[in-house]
Amino acid sequence: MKKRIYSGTQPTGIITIGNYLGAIKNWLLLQKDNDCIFSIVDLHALTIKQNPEEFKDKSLSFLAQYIACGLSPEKSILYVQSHVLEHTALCWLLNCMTYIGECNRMTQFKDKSKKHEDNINMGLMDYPVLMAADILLYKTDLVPIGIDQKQHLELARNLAERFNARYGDTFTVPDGFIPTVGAKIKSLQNPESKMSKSDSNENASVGILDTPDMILKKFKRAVTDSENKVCYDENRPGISNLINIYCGFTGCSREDVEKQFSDGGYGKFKLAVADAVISVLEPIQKEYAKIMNDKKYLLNVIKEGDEKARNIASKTLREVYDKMGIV
Ligand code: ATP
Ligand code: LTN
Repeated sequence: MKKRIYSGTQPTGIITIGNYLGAIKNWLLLQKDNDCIFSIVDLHALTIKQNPEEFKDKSLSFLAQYIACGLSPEKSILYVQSHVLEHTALCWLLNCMTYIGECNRMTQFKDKSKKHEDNINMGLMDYPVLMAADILLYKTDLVPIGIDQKQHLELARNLAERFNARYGDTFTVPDGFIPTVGAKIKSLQNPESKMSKSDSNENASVGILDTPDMILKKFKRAVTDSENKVCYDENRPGISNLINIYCGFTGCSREDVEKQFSDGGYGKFKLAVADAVISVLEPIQKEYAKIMNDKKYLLNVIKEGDEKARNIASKTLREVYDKMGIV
């Protein structure tokens, strides 16, 4: 039986190899045999200040990145969150049954509040409720995400159960789909913390559109310890992160990597990681350049995706209004 799959990324910066291994690789896998919807969640991105001139072009660039990675507008619905107004409508209804304590204890809210002290806005706290609305509108079975989003998914599950208990069976309770390797790729400069698209240190993350030279340079500079032994160990986060990246891009197991690189130091291994990443990203970059030249095609994909998404979302919202007694 086909399952309904839903996921999205925020159109900020460029998709990183963290996003790729944590989420998009699984989107590609699930796309083969399921009913998939992938969104560009621009409303979520606005919880952080964005420059309108730059933001304007982000959604098209993200759509091109999705397609270049292998997501297909023929197989899946690819669309922009803000174009389907049902998301914000359902978000409001869910807000009225979400407790403040459920949102202000979220790890991401706390982290982002610390990072953007001058802009701790309501949207930042409400972020997981909007994400729940995204997921529940499409009666989603499975949500492929990195581990950082697990807590938010838990809220979506709770809200679905709460709504169903109060108003009768309406929403599907979604499950997460989190990879075993690559669920949390770490920053190359600070391997204690997550690699993030919006990191201001450009050596910390590798974008899928980085040139081979940049990729090589970033891996050569990646922070490791002084043991110089290619061996997976939670207490040595730098080298363990590089091993995870290598495994994610080659399909090798950690044991294979340790065996294969047992006689070389970090220098040789870093070059191998860069090579593995470059060889997967090169064809994606070629495809991206081609698609970005065809704006008409991209706009058409969005228009069709928006319509298909709106069709599903509007039915669910009508059902929700009905159950809640909204005339
Ligand atoms: P931002 O820096 O703008 O907050 P981000 O890099 O954290 O962005 P998101 O758009 O929030 O990326 O996430 C898109 C998807 O990628 C989500 O499923 C998320 O769990 C996953 N993801 C994000 N960062 C990582 C990472 N470092 N490792 C694995 N998966 C990740
Ligand atoms: N919060 C997610 C992006 C996101 C999402 C979703 C993911 C918004 N809505 C619905 C899966 C399902 C993030 O990656 N930061």
